[in-house]
Amino acid sequence: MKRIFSLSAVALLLLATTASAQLMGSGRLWISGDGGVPHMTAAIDGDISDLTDNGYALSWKPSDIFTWGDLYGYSRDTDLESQRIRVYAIDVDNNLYLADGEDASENGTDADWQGNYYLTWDEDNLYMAADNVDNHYDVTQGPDDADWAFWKRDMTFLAFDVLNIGGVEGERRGLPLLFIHPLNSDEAVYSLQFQSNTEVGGDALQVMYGDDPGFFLGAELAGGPSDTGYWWEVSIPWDLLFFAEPDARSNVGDGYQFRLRYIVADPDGDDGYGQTYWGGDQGNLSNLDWWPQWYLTQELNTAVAATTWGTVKQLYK
Ligand SMILES: [Ca+2]
Ligand SMILES: [Ca+2]
Ligand SMILES: [Ca+2]
Ligand SMILES: [Ca+2]
Repeated sequence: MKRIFSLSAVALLLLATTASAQLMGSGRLWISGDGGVPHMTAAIDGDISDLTDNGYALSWKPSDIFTWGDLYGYSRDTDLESQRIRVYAIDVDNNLYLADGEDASENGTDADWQGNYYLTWDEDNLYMAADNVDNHYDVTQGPDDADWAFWKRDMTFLAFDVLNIGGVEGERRGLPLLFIHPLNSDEAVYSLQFQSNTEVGGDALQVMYGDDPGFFLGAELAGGPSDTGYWWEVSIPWDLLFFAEPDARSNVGDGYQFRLRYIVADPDGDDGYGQTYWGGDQGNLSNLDWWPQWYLTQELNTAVAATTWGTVKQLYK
């Protein structure tokens, strides 16, 4: 079992020096590109190539987490249990789950899950696609299953700070949380789920797409299984993301900055849930100061390929 140690100042300096071009705006250690999302209107048409060809590419997988953890230290204990693997490293968390029926040699490895996400924007929407490796497609509940338990299904949980001011999640009102499943939006009541606390300490707002499509203000979702896992593409209206902050909606445009953190569930057929995080770990997920910062750029970013994960991995070899 690995010894726990916090990232030392030396390690932080080393990482910042090695990967300075890849640090995101928060000053935290996001080994994930510079966060510049290019301007492009995507079509939610079942073909994700518009986004994969042109979008900002974000990816992570278990072997990355082990590699970075071994290089820079783990933010928490690594706990290699038979039923669950917990590895926390820097701004990512490998907490994948060994499901009944899953080959134990695959669990927590790159065969279990790999995330590949692509982002663009225009004046109306943030666009995102996923092309994820997964050894078990987990959208197995009935289409009318209105159970809010998003962790029972393959799902990407996006948490936004549209004001980009950080702080503590429980003390901020109106944070938009979006849960995306690899389905077409009309295939299940839970295809898209939206959640927020609209008042500090107040009741959570929870809306499933199938219960109130109009709430989603025109959001579109297409998705399903693939040969290697699953895919989806979505348009997320800025009006939806700014539902609690309408006065700030006009900030969207070239140079606009926001924070966005990912949690991805991967239960692999069980009701228990595995998960992996990008932009946080189990110990700091509600601290918005740690959430990665993004910004919008007016131009298609031809430098995307040079600033993404792949290049960073080359640097660290
Ligand atoms: Ca498309
Ligand atoms: Ca698994
Ligand atoms: Ca899996
Ligand atoms: Ca799965």
